[in-house]
Amino acid sequence: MTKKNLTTQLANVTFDGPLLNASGIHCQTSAELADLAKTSNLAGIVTKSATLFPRKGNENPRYHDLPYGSINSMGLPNLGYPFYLDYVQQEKAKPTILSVAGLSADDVIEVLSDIQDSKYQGITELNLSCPNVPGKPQTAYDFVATRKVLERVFEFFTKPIGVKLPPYFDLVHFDQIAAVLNDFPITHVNTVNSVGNGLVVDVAKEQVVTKAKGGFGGLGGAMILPTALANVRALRQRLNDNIAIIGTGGVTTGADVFAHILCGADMVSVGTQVIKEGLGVYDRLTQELEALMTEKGYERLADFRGQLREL
Ligand code: YRO
Repeated sequence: MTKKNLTTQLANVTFDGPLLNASGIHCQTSAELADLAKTSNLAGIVTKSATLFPRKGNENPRYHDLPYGSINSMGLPNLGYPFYLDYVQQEKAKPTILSVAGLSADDVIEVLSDIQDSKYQGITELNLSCPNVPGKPQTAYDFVATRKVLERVFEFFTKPIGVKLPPYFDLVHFDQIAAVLNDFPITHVNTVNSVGNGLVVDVAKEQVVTKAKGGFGGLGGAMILPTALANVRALRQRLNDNIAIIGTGGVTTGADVFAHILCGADMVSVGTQVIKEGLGVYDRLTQELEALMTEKGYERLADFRGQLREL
C-alpha cells in the first residue's frame, strides 16, 4: 500500500498527520505525556485542561466504560497550569496544544496572561465548557458570556489560540456560536467536548455508575459520533475559512476519521477509544484511513476534506 501524504497545517504549525489525543486522555502527568511523545501516528499532543491551581478532581468512580462509549465526571483533575506551560516549552518530539480552563473568567485571563508572557509559541486552546457564573450554563452555552470572555482575551493575547466547544443541538445555536467566533482571530475550533449530563443506569444494581453529581456525566465514544459529525459539518458551513476545525468525538475506525475530515475537520482527535484500546489505536486508525484513501483513489486529506455530498 502506498504511503499517503497526511500532513496537516494548523495555525503556524505543521503536523505530520491528522491525529491527536482528546484533551483529558492520557495527558495529565509527566509519564502520560512522555508516552504520547513516543506514540507513532499521533501527530500532536493535547494537554489536560489546566487551571490556575492544581486540582484533585472528583471522587472515584469518575470514568466508566460502556459497550457503546463512556461516561465521565472527572472534575478537572490537573497539576495546575505552570506544570503544563513548562511541559509544552520543553517538548521537542511533536507539536503541542496547551489546553486551559478557568473556574471563572478572571482565572482564564490570569492563566492566559502568563502564557502570553512566556516563551511558548505553540497553540493554546481555551476549554469553554467551564462554569462562568453559578446558576448560568457553561460558558459556551451562554453566547453573551462567550463573547465577553473572548473580548477580554483578545485585548492582550496575540499567540495562536482556539476554543474547545461542547456539542450544540439546535441549528440556531450553530448560527449564534459561529457569529460570535467569527468576530475574533481564533486559530481553530475543537468540536465536540463530551455530550453533557448523560445518565447511565446499572439495572442489576439499580444504581448510577459514577459518583459525582449523582451519576450525571459527559458521554463520549461511538454513541456520540453523529453528534460530533453534525457539529463539525455545521461549524464548517458557518465559520470563516481561516478558522481550522479539530473534529473530536466518536472515532473508533479509520472510516470515522475519514467521515470527520469529509465533514470539514482539519485534524481529528481520539478520546474514549484510546482508553479502550491503548495508544496503538493511532497506528490502526492510520492504516485504516490510508487503506480507505487507496480504495477511493485519494492521495492527500485535501482531496476529500469538506467534500461531503448532500442528496
Ligand atoms: O470532568 C472533566 O474533567 C471533563 N470531562 C470532559 O469530558 N470534558 C471536560 O471538558 C472536562 C473538564 C471541564 C469540566 C467539565 C469539569 C468543567
